[in-house]
Amino acid sequence: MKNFLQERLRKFETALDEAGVDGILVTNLTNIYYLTGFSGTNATLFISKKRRVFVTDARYTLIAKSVVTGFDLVETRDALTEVAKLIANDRLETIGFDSQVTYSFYQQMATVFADFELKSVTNFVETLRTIKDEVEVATIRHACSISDKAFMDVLDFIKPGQTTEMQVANFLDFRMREYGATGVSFETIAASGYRSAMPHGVASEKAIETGESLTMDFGCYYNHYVSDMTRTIHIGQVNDQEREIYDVVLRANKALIDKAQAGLSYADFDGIPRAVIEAAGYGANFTHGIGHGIGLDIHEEPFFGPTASGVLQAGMMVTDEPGIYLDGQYGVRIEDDLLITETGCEILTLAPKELIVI
Ligand SMILES: [Mn+2]
Repeated sequence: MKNFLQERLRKFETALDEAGVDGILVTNLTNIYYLTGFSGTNATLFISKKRRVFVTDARYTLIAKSVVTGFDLVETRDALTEVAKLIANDRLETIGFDSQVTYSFYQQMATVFADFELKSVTNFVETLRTIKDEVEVATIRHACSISDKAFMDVLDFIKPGQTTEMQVANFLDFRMREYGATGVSFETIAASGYRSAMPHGVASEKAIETGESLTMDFGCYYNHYVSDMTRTIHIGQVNDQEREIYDVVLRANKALIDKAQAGLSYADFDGIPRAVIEAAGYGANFTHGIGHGIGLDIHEEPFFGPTASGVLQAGMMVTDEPGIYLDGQYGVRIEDDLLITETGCEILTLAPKELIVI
């Protein structure tokens, strides 16, 4: 793990010049975990080419000493003042900060760092995070395997006419924990029948009835990293239109898997599966982007949609989640997590996706 952290810090320091800053104050706790392995609730980093400073309070000093390497550790409740003192003679001009800080925090920075130029850096660490290293890939792979197993188990749990969406969601949540997850990566979606036409319909007390579809979108945290998977199943029977729509969504999902590889533009990443759905006449019923990056956050860079710009790189971990939603009737979505490689992609969510009728 330590070598991977040193590599992340090396990339961080290399990217400083391009961002036009001499150092960066990192305050986002997820970014701090990514760079140091520290997962407490209070920490601030300052990283320049001259020094690396890790600031936390007395509650976390012991854990920081054991986890954080390569930083000067400072124990204080007033991180900004201590950092300003430390760097006073470092001949730095421009200091970057996370663009998502609160306005009151910015005002404090403006006072404490009055001798410096402050520059907001957008997605600085988030961009580094888009390329997963070996440890991250292995961890996400395991998180996906937990979701896969919970999905297989829930198929036996559902009793048509009795089981409610909330019971399905709770079953998935607890089962993922039993398989080693530390939590759910977002509120589990279990939407049946007409409710499945809402792309993010959270579970309700509605019972799942024979003849309905059921969309389950769920994922877990395993060792700080997420999985994110969607499967739609049918209960009891399936009619011709439902079979056709399921087939279109599955073909869209697979069309992207066939073409996803390093070098593909974000526009094509969204456009290839969208074209399958449009050709079938359901373009207006696919109302969201095709996917997003996953990692330490459930939704992180890159984000895909018709207007996204960028190019896939090997090591990106992204979702492929086409859907068709018929308002008032039902909806179908199928979502996989893909690891982008130089020559293609690897599917990490391995639960079956051929039409399942229980
Ligand atoms: Mn997703």
